[in-house]
Amino acid sequence: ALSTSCIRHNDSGKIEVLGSTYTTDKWTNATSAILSKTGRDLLHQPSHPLAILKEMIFAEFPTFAHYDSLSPVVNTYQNFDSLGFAKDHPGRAASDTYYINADTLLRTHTSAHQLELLAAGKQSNAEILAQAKNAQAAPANERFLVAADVYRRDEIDASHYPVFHQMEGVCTFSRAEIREHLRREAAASATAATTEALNLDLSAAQLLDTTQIGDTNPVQPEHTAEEVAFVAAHMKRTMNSMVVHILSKASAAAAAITDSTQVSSGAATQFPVRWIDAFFPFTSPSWEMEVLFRGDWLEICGCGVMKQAILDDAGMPDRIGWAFGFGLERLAMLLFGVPDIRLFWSTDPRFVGQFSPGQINAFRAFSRHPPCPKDVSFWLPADTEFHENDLMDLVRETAGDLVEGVKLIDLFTHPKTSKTSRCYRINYCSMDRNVKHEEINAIQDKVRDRIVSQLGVTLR
Ligand code: FA5
Ligand code: MG
Repeated sequence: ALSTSCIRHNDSGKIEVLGSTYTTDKWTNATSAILSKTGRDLLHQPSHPLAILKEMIFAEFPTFAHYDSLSPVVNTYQNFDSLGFAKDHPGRAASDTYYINADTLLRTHTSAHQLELLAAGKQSNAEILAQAKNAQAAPANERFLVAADVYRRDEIDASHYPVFHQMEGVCTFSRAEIREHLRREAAASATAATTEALNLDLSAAQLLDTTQIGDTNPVQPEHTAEEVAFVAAHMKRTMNSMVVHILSKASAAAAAITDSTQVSSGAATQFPVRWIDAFFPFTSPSWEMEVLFRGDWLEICGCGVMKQAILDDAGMPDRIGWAFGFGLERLAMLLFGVPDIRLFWSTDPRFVGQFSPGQINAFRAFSRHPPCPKDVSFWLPADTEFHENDLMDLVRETAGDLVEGVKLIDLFTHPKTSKTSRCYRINYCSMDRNVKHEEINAIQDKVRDRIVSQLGVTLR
């Protein structure tokens, strides 16, 4: 379902991203506002909170290879096919993804690099292996982390932004290694040797915790229930201790959780964490991890037992693995107490000046300017397909980070003409400066003009 109203900001037939030139086609929908973010490189600004968090997570995984410089421009095979996305999977739609052209896109997740990194070791692909930091790590293709910027056409609010960062973790085991661990566990002999080697501390109860694995969240036919119980327990244990360890360094986060009532199972922790059944084309079983934050459960990552086909394709059919993908902004908001995801993109010295490399400190809010809401209503012709994300991009292209949120506030279908009308409230608000009403009005006029010219609708 290709949107008919894709934003075409570049009519020259060429697009430049990070120094490379690409030919555009009817799939091209990456806006210049988005493309300008590819060069910000926040993960390499040592005193940026996202870079500080990245380094902290890397330090939690000393035996994993670390990647943080892989280009955001990938092909559809990397982002989708290699992970088993069906040809008609909705995630591929131009309404959800920023395409450079039909074959090339801005990665929507760090999972896009799973197969190439697994396969890198097998083929001795020196170029990819050379990009790994952390030289003392075990074979770079068997356990690795990837931190990177990812791009999605998405709604606009305080916790969603069209560019964000993820940390992918992949950990594989040989089947023999798992068998050996299970044998020792069964014999109730000391688990110390194995657990030490794997750097974990698994209780028998955790190993046997196979709740949430079943018909709707199945074990793959290639795996035994015992193998999956081991891999899933190792994964949850690893993720839980990473999150607890990192969040416990934050006074801001500590304050935020004092009113929580629930206690996580597993590791003794004051950070309530829970696991929700999930679905991803590239893992089974799959979960999402949520953390209780200010009374609400906040989804911070997706994870699961890797689809065996990926390991087979990488030339390692004898290994079984788990994978996770954390949203770094979500964790950084907890860790530093940053209330709005837009702040991570601020160049205001009152934001960037608050942080230093290797240090966790609570963000001190600086004066925020009053929000300025503006409504716009329009009629959609009866036969027009409307994609909300086209509107989101159009507003962002026009207003930049002055837009805080866009919300549908009214929807009406005329009983006779069956024409639909929609009313959106655009909330303008600057993070860092005083904005005059005239400036907002001029932007709103431009937004209204573009809604007509680009979305083919009629203003009410
Ligand atoms: C994924 O992206 C999967 N690749 C994660 C994964 C990896 C699953 C490996 C299994 C194995 P999801 O779309 O749920 O899943 O995104 C993962 C995390 O990114 C979310 O939990 C959330 O923390 C963060 N996230 C998602 N969308 C946004 C957004 N628009 N803004 C900020 N953070 C986001
Ligand atoms: Mg999700």
